[in-house]
Amino acid sequence: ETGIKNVADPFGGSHMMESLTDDLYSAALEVINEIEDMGGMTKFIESGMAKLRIEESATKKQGRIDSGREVIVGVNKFRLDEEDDLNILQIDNSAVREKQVRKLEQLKKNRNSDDVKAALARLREAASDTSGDPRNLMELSVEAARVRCTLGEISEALESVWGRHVPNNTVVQGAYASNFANTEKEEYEMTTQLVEIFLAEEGRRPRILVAKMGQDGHDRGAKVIASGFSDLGFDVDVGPLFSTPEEVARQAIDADVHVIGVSSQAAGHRALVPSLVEELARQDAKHILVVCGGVIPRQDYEELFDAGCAAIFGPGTRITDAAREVLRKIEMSRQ
Ligand code: B12
Repeated sequence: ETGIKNVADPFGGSHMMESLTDDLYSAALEVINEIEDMGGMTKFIESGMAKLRIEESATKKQGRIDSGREVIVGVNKFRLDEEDDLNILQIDNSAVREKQVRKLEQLKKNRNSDDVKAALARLREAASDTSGDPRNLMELSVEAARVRCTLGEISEALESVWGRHVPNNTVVQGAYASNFANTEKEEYEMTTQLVEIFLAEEGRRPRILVAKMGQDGHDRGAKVIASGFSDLGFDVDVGPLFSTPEEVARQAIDADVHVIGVSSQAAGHRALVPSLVEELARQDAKHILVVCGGVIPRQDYEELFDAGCAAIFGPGTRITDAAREVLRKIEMSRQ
């Protein structure tokens, strides 16, 4: 109605817009130059710097939110006293898995296995080709898919030549703490003091394994929690993405942690959390607490508590609050 869409750049010449664009350009250029100085994007990813920069930025943002320096309405200001339950489509993950496995079995029975072997061999061969004239891997992957190779088999063929990228599971130091310089310093320090008291009494720091299970690749929340808890004085271990409950239990036992903090955003909690608790019991490690965080609907809380989960921290959780609550739960479990 205003005709704004008829003008190519309606804000062109506006000092405010031009200076914002300049700021964005300069900030982006700084990052691009850092990447170029390291030898390009592939090297930047390989070195772990790309992930580190993203996690640093996520942790700083969480620090700004938790300290109140950045307001998000509904998250750290003007929160509802009572959140309505959401109407959620419940999926039976075990049934889905079984159905997928049956479909795969059917597919493998009905395809021509000579064609499959040949297509995968061509892919492997092309992936290891070091001549200056490599074949187009996408084209070969499409050919493989046409003869019904699965996505797993196609990526496995490439992985058998190149290996798999394993990201560094480091925590960011200091990025969370740096936001609590003024206003919320007292509350921050109160939390670190509680951790120091725990250290004095127990002879070691509270130790948490932050775990991601199943097919859930959302690691921002997990990394932010790991970095925040570390700044607050916890010893923090970070498990790899896509772990099984067995692997998480084993890692927790090996690291002798007090608590496993499961971060779940992709709705696997109802199957994976009870499995983890069972696995801990099976491996004689009932003393290790399990707490959860992430996108977990309220109506699922009771089920997880019944399964043995000690506390749940949903979206909007302040890390300082969560750290004190986890500490309290560890202390309660030791009495
Ligand atoms: C960012 C995001 C992504 C990014 C993830 C990047 C990354 N590396 O993490 C990308 C774009 C890759 C992505 C992909 C997908 N996403 Co997504 N994503 C989100 C989004 C918008 C925000 C999540 C986030 O990072 N929040 C910020 C962090 C800091 O908050 P948080 O995780 O909630 O953590 C806080 C608390 O929960 C708590 N907490 C969390 N963990 C723990 C652990 C402990 C121990 C403690 C104490 C506390 C705690 O403390 C944290 C700080 O307050 C959410 C929606 C939302 N608003 O939550 C959807 C959401 C999680 N995604 C969703 C979906 C469906 C997907 C995809 C399947 C989409 C698709 N069809 O491809 C894929 C899945 C990929 C995969 N393999 O898992 C759905 C999941 C639905 C469900 N649960 O049933 C959501 C809820 C969106 C929606 N409403 O539909 N996603």
